[in-house]
Amino acid sequence: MNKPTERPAQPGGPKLDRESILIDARRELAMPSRRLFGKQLLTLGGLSMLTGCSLTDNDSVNRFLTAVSRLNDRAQAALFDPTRLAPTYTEAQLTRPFPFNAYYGIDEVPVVDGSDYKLKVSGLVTGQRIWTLPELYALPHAEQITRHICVEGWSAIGRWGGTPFGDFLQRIGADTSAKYVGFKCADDYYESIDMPTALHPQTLLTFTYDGERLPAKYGYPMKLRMPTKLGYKNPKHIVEMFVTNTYPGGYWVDQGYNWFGGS
Ligand SMILES: Nc1nc2c(c(=O)[nH]1)N[C@H]1C(S)=C(S)[C@@H](COP(=O)(O)O)O[C@H]1N2
Ligand SMILES: [Mo]
Repeated sequence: MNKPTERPAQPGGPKLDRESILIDARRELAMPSRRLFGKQLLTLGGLSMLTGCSLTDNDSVNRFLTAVSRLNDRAQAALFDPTRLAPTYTEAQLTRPFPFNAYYGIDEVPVVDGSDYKLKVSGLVTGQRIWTLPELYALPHAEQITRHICVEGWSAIGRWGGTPFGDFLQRIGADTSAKYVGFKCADDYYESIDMPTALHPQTLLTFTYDGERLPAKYGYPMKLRMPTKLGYKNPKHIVEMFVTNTYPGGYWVDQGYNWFGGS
């Protein structure tokens, strides 16, 4: 279990501190999912007893809040309906211009050279190998117009194109009974998602934005697009993916943010 740490304010990322995890915890307590845990757990006090935290110092508060966040992960995972679709929109509803966001400014967007780009696929897959962009572009193509929701308080409707990720996982011989798919990015970002979300029909490995090759700022050469997840769960500039049963965490998650991150 990762311990949340206080971190300096970052220009691009979700505002994250103990306050926001507490809000997360309170929202969890207000959700119908709380029924999963029985009435004695309906209060922060009850949760604190469950987690064995006395809440007397910063460390125990942090441990407690991490436990609540992981409990929230399990509640969200239990509630996730793999067949339920996120809303889709029309061309006329696209947000123009679509916002850029990262944990750094737009002038620091990584420059990825497509000509020698290689996607590494590893972990619990039978087809461990390197993929070039032409090979990836040749995969079956789907388009989606969906809403991207950022925890910083904005949302925007965008149009992404790429290959259904579940099909890609089948193609690479992924063990789809494994728990996680992890991602490493060309910047220092990394993320991981639950297998049911990876297999969701709207989860796309995208190479285009609004019919054009994915621009650098939106994650060239590829972004995993999941309309069932909050913005920070959608990794841009992916250079490596791996299937695993070992919890891989994520860039913001390891700073205390909720891992499941459903929207
Ligand atoms: N590699 C990478 N992926 C990332 C991020 C990042 O900083 N680096 N930021 C995340 C966050 S918080 C958001 S809101 C979206 C923003 O995507 P956009 O620039 O296409 O709007 O990317 C997500 N994926
Ligand atoms: Mo975000």
